[in-house]
Amino acid sequence: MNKSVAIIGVPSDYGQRRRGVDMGPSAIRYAGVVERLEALGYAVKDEGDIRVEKAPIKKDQNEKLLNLDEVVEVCSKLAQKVEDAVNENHIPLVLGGDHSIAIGTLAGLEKYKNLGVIWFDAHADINTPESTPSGNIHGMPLAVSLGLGHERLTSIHHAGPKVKAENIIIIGARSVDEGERELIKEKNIKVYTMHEVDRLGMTAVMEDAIRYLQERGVDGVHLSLDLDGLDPLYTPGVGTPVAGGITYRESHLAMEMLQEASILTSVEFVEVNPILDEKNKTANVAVALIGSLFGETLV
Ligand code: B3U
Ligand code: MN
Ligand code: MN
Repeated sequence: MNKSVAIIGVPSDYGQRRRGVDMGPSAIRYAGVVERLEALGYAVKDEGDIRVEKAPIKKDQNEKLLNLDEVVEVCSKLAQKVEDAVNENHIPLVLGGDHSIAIGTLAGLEKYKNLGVIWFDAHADINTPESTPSGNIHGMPLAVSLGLGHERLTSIHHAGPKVKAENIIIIGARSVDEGERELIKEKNIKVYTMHEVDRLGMTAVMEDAIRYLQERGVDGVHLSLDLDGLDPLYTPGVGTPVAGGITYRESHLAMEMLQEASILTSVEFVEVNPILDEKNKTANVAVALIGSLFGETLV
């Protein structure tokens, strides 16, 4: 792994309805992310947070695309930041914010023409404005990145799809909507639900996932980790917790295996909501996982 990391904070909560996730970057910094990476020998450039206007939530919203203007603005700025970090040869480490920001992150990774994406999440985040049960854009970033959804979202940074369906792997899913299920089938997207994690074990899931991406000949891999992928026992500070998730140990193992495989070129940790958390527990887990992902070992 490249030994230079650029941290980009994205204090945005516009992709969903529970305020507070905009404080995620502060909570993760407070939990010691910079120190953790420096201790592992990385040169860390903390770019600070991108500027997110804190306007009151507008009335008269498009109920199928909540806060569309704000999400477009945040993701456009973020995409440029991510692209700059890549061009300066840093590994971008994006700290959310809710998961709608992944639209911007993926748009900024255009240098990779055959990008692989590992999506750790309780949800599939592949809704469209037609299928969404909530209107929350944080439930849509994978669809948008495939080129599906509102044109203002799919055209962020540049027109056209940002990833190929066959290069996406979802891990930890256990709350998937009907429309999402249909799209996953139609596009033949690789999903390891909690059923597969239980049945095969995390070791086999990760071996399989890594092999799959290598066989696809990817030229980069982005990890997008939603803290709600873990069981809420370990990460209670998220907006939409779903019981029955990935354990603390399984998630660390997954991070360690990604480190060993040495395939990651960008990383994002999202959905830490300090207001809903217990003494910064969720941000602490995020930083511990980042430690494993970037090469911390036990002895
Ligand atoms: N799939 C639901 C719920 C959801 C998606 N992502 C989160 N929750 N965090 C939706 O609203 O699209
Ligand atoms: Mn998500
Ligand atoms: Mn989720």
